[in-house]
Parts: sequence; C-alpha cells; structure tokens
Amino acid sequence: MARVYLGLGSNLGDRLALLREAIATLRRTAGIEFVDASRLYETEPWESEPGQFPSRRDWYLNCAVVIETTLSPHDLLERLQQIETRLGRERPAVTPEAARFAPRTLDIDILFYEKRVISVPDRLQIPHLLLHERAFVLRPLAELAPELEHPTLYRTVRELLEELEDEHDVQRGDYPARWFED
Ligand code: A4P
Ligand code: MG
Repeated sequence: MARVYLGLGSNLGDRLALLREAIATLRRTAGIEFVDASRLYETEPWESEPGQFPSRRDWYLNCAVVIETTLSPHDLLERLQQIETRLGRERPAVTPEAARFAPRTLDIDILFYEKRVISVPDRLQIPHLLLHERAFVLRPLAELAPELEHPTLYRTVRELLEELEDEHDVQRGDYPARWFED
C-alpha cells in the first residue's frame, strides 16, 4: 500500500455536497482506502489578484485527504479523473489556459505519492508542481502531515507553509471537523 495525499477543491454548485460525495466515492473505490481528511477551508481563487473577488460566492472550498492505495500513480490519476467526471465537472472546450482556470465543480490533484518523483509533462507530475506555492494546499495538508518532507525541495510541509509568500486569503470554514462523515 502506498500512502498518498490528495488536494480537493470545488468552486461551483453545492461545494460541500460535492466534497462529501467525493469522499464517499473514494471510500467505495476498489484499491483505495480512505484514511482521513483535513478541515474545510474557504479560499480565494488563486489565479485572481488577492482581494479581486471579495464575495465568498466565488471562492473555493478546499481540503486535503490522505489515502492508502494499491493503484499505481497513473491508475490512481485515471480513477480520480473518473470521479471528477462523474461528479459533474464541466470542461468547456475553450483554450487550454482558460479551461485550466474555469470554475470547476470538483478538482482532485495528487499532491504526494509516497516519496515518489514522477514527471510526465502535461500528464502526471508528482509532487504536484505548484503545491509549495499555494496556501490553499499547504494549510489543509499541514493538518494531516506537517512533518512530511517534499522529496525534491527537502522542506517539510510545515516549513513550506512557514516560508510561504501567498497573499491569497485562506480561512478555515465554519464546518464540523468531521464534515466528511455522516
Ligand atoms: N496532472 C499532472 N500532474 C497531476 C497531479 N499530480 N494530479 C495533469 C492531478 N493531475 C495532474 O488537470 C490538468 C492535467 O493535469 C490533467 O489532465 C492531469 O493529467 P485537470 O484536473 O484536468 O485541470 P485543472 O485542475 O484545471 O489543472 P490543474 O493543473 O490541476 O490546475 P490548478 O492549477 O490546480 O488549478 N484556487 C483555489 N483557491 N483553490 C483551488 O482549488 N484550483 C485551481 C485549479 C485554480 N485555483 C484555485 C484552485
Ligand atoms: Mg487538477
């Protein structure tokens, strides 16, 4: 079994229901064992200028999740993309850059897969290429794995968070700690 950290985000529709459904689906997926999830965070869209979207309606709900899996990194990515699609992510056929930052119902990124370093450009990069620049990833991740060391930056999640310069607002949401349980 490999220990894997995921980043989940949603900024469209019933974000809480989507994230709960994502966890429920992970729990049912063969080859995946759900271990734990962080609290939920209300986060300012990272692609915007800090303060550009004062309305919380445009913000993301983000969390980090830890799973154990027997799936290979590529098989896991495929499975996670199926979950994204099933939970109704809209992928508008516009330019790749616009599609990248379009509102999405659900986005699941693989942050860490054990200590593996994988680089298949445009297909699979592990650790996730931007995780160390993003408070919306590091804040929830630090709840689950503060001492986890980034395999190429040689900094723990806690250190990355301490050294982070990300002006985007990240606030712990007003949800129960065990929001993902019935
Ligand atoms: N891919 C490569 N490596 C990975 C990986 N480690 N995990 C490839 C998952 N996917 C990976 O992803 C695009 C391609 O990345 C996939 O085909 C896969 O082969 P995608 O999920 O189709 O598209 P995306 O999510 O729009 O792209 P990406 O790169 O995940 O976008 P970002 O940069 O993560 O943008 N602001 C806040 N506050 N909170 C958010 O959650 N999310 C985004 C998504 C932007 N701003 C945000 C948030
Ligand atoms: Mg993604």
